[in-house]
Amino acid sequence: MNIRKNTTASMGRVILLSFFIIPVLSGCFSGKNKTTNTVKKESAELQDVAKIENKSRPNIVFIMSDDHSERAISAYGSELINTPNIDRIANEGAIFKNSFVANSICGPSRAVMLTGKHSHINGFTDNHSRFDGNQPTYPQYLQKSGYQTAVVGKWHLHSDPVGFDYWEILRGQGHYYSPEFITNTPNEITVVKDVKNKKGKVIKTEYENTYRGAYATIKTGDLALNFLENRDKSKPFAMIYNHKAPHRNWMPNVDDLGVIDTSNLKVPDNFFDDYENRPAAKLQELEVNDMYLSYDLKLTEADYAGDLADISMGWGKQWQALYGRMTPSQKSKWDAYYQELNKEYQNVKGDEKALLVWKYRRYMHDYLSSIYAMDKDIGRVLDYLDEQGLAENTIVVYTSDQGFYIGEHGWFDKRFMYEESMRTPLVVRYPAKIKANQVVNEMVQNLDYAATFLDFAGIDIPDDIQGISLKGRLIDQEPIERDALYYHYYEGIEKEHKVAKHEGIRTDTHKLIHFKDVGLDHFELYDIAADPSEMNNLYGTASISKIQSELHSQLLKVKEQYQAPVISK
Ligand code: SGN
Ligand code: CA
Repeated sequence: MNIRKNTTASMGRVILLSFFIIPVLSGCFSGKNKTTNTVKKESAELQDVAKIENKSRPNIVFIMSDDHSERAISAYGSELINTPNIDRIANEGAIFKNSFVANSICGPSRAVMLTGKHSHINGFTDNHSRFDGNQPTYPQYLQKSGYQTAVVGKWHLHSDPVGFDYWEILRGQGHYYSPEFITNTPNEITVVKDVKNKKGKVIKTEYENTYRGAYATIKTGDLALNFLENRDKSKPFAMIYNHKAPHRNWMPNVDDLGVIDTSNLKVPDNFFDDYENRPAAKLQELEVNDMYLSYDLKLTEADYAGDLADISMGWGKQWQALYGRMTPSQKSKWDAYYQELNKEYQNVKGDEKALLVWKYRRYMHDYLSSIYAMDKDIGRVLDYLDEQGLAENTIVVYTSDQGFYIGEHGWFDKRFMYEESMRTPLVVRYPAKIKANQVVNEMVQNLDYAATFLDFAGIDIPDDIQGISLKGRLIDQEPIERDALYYHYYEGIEKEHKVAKHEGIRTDTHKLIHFKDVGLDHFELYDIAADPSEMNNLYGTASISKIQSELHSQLLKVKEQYQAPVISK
């Protein structure tokens, strides 16, 4: 194998490496949690897990996408797109109709999943945090008990993965075209890079693979299939297979252009929301109307010349850089398709409302096209499991790091505790033990995944894990007992998209949210059954006063249960 030495100044030593996994790079298990808060210290150590010699332990394939609204999955009744492969998982197993996250943003949601603990405990509260990989996570427990573990695709936790025999992850958010991955297992295209701190001292060596001309979704599937094909067949495996799609800026695969048609798509009923009685909703910057004509909506400079400030704000350049990652043949397919599609912009640009509807349709075109490619890629992995006779004894999960707004309230993005972004899809298949065609209506949360995997793998669930195992519900239809879910979003109005900091609880019927940020301190209360779109904030109205005080007590109780810091009113 040749490991290429990058020629730039920041890159360095080529070291001899074997073809095999390099344990030293995948971290160690003994480190103490370095976070400071007292609550976190208590949960620092990886508890003792014995090697379990049991040939029938299930394999795990955990598939996660980025920003996939359940309203863009046909198993959830979507009329926007067909997702036959995600639907297969749902139909051959269970679909969770009330599945939620604890903090609707990428890194924090992933940290909750890995640890089974809320953000204030695992320390990764917002996207600018760095995950303390030395704290216990379910992959570490699985690995220690005898699983071969791997993660491929989007990671976005800033620190290197710990607890994985093999990892190959997108650098940061990753790119749709010609993506760069970093890995602990170099291959023939690997470039070795030294990472230096501010003082110029080398703090670690990275192995980077740039797959020129590849489309990230397909490359991620290739990596997943390679891992499965070359795995250690004497062990059960647990593979996390994470797509970047359909994250902003939603670049479809050129080979799929034309498959999705949104030219007549209607906007959602509350697309022209005026945010009355919801001050935080009024403050946000999530509106489809604010999308960049270039970076988000794929117009060329020639299309919008002189119309808006895209170029001066740097977004035209950003878009050019992403477009520039395509090969000449990809560019020509892209141009041939979009040049034709972009003509409509000239017809609508003089009419504010028509332009906004056009923006929505273009957004949905690209978002759905990205999902189309991803669903196909999931199909490749499902087919492989079938061909290899692995499907029966493998737990396959499909979920997203959170939900997403696809025009509801006039928005894109996530972050709010409102339904569209607090929800996340969750379907689970395990033919050996889980009956097909199950619909689970009880509320579950991404907090529950770690406990569930450990339980299925025959590992005692450590006491400090805050989520609950869903195994009993999936196998024996035992009801899930939980009255309320806790939610906390930390970034705030000074960060990207200006969504105020908030926390709250959701019960089966109601939601109480406390927004508290610079210049904001207010509650919202929704009757979700009567008002699923959360347009009518009932907080403070006489008819709801009893429920309101019950929700307040419940919020306090839930916070105490999860050891969450008190926020003063
Ligand atoms: C980027 C996007 C945001 C998005 C965050 C977080 N902006 O910063 O729109 O909310 O990621 O997404 S972009 O201009 O860079 O596209 S997350 O899924 O990683 O949490
Ligand atoms: Ca995300």
